Amino acid sequence: MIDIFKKEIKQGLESNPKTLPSKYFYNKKGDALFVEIMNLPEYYLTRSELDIFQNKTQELITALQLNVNTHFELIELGAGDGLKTKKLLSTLNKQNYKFDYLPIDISLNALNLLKKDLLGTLPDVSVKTQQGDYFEILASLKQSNKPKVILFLGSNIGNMNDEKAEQFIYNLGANLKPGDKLLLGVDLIKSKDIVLPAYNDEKGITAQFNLNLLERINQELDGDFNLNKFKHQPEYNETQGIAKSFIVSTANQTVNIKAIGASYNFEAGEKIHTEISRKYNDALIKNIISNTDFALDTKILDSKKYFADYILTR
Ligand code: AVJ
Repeated sequence: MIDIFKKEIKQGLESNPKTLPSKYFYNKKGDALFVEIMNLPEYYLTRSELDIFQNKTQELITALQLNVNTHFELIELGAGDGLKTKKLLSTLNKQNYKFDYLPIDISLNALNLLKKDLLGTLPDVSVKTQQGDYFEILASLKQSNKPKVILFLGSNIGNMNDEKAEQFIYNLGANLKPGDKLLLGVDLIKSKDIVLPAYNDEKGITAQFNLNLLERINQELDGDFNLNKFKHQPEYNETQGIAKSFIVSTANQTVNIKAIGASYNFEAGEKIHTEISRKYNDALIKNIISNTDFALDTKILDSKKYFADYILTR
């Protein structure tokens, strides 16, 4: 675990321009900061998708074309606190659908909290949490013959470039059967005045979230990044619909990382690219799925048309 972390950090810092992988944001502190981000007034993404799940629940259920008499599996990739999913679960339950809810997450802590919460609030719903790698778990789920609905929400796919996203969806398809569904939640391309503040909040939580990556390297790889000499910088290209986060060195400096056994020079103004948060439209989604086994059924938008849940059929 630490070895792959070390290898990827080394690789990123030795690239030109320098990069660091966004998946490493999510240690204990990063998880907590992301929860704070989801509650920020500027971070519209979570609220928009919650609007869909709470106010368009029936449309979602209809679009999934489920059969009340067939037991199915509702599998959520990266469930987190499951907040968005709850209304869907309770409505499915009220309408007598038979299903197991299988939230998958890398965080065992998040899964245990979710399980406990659902046991209290929705005791009739069968919940089977699974901790680990999405594809390993999906491969193990292949054995069951139950129809499957995969939830991949929150625009989590936006952290991948389009090529990676296509690969990811292709791999999902390889683990599913014809007729299975994918509910894919994505942020839509919109104007800079809405997107940029979501990644540059007034309270500076997103800045802490981004810079936490350097703190993590200090802690886990014995680095000496001086957090006062780096700053958070988001950018958004409205034509492409791509938001990017950078960490910018505010001085000429050298950083030593003992566990790697290397030093890295930074020039004042030099950027480390840490995250891509892609935004989408119909054409982009169609293009991404065109070489996968999925076809586009419908999309459901929130009331402000900021966010979309696409329903795809394998
Ligand atoms: C969890 C990947 C959807 O890109 O909007 C929030 C992560 N980064 N603020 C996003 C994030 C900075 C988020 N996703």
